[in-house]
Amino acid sequence: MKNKRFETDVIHHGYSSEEHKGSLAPPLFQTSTFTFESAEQGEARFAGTADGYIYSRLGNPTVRVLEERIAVLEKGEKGLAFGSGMAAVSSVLFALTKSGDHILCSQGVYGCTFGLLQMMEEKFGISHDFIQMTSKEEVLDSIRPETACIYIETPINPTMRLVDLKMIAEAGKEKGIPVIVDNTFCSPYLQNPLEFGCDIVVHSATKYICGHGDVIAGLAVGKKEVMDKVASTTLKDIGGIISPFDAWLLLRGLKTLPVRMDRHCENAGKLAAYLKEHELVEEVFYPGDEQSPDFQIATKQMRKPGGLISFTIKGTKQKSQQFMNGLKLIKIAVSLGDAETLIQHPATMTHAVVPEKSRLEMGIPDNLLRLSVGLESWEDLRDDLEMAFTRINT
Ligand code: LCS
Repeated sequence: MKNKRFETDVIHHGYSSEEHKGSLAPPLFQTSTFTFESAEQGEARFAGTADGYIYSRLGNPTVRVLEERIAVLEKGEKGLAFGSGMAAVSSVLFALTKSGDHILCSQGVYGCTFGLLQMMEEKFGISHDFIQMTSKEEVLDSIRPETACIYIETPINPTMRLVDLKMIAEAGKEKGIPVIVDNTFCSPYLQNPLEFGCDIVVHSATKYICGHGDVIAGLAVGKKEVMDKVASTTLKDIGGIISPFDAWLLLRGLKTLPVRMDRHCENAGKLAAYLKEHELVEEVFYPGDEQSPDFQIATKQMRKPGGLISFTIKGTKQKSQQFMNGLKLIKIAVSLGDAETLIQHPATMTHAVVPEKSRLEMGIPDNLLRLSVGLESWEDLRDDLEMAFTRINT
């Protein structure tokens, strides 16, 4: 099927109702295994000389529709689906590294990715460095002979700092090492890292791609050769696969991704402006803010600034927690990208595993809060924030 515009592909790509008795929604192939017509057919499928499904850990038709769809949305050759964002991140990193290698990382990653990198170092001697990545020279200077890949988030969770995708892709190309980008905060609607020359995109599909807070899943997209390697090594043998039902739910969620993202971005823009003006707010971190140090990068690589805002409250950790406790409509929860607006305290929640020194180096102080702006009326969200501010001020 030829690529259409994004809004059409999120609904149609990779599925044809004519081939499925007219079923408008893709059928859910909730099966662990597939029967062979003969022993010889089974042999041929295992040998790879005949097409066809074998066993759902190795491939499933519902999952396949999702994988084909995300590949097109991220403008890559091949997509793979996983049982969580962390399964996607770990499968890709394990597929691309071996003992003694080194990974160069952005200054800040999701807390469990930080934990994974530490585990890789402790168990397998695969080391890593976190660097600012503000210039190509800095990146080139930090690449060692044993550097196997560059791993970045942009925007970085939860500091909202950005990495210049074109710059990092050029640095990777110069040294011949692949660049992996965690695109969770943008979704493919707002940013396509492969278009800038990066090599692999990973997602926690739990977030915007699902959009409804009811699935844990991951996705990865890249060139066929490298994704085949991930599929036939870490995905197959470590086995962090997605369930067919979760793939089916993601296909349902994806259909509304563009309309949801537009609303997330619109609401976040209004709330970021409100927070910036608030006397009890110290600083707002939002890529759409013209005074943000990364505003130029945002305009180059993001179609819109996204639905996440981080901000520091004037005061202590306790004050920040008091503020959270004063909210009613906005829920205290980790995760992001849902219809509901969620607030979390990174220092004690998503990044609690990061030792204090590293956490502060990443730019996560005790008074930082992260708001995942949902789809509610922005005025109701503003009123809820205002009520909580009033409570901590009295
Ligand atoms: N990458 C990023 C940027 C994330 O934010 C997360 C989860 C993951 C990967 C892992 O995805 P999962 O396995 O959970 O699907 N981020 C979370 C967060 O900020 N709050 O709760 C989870």
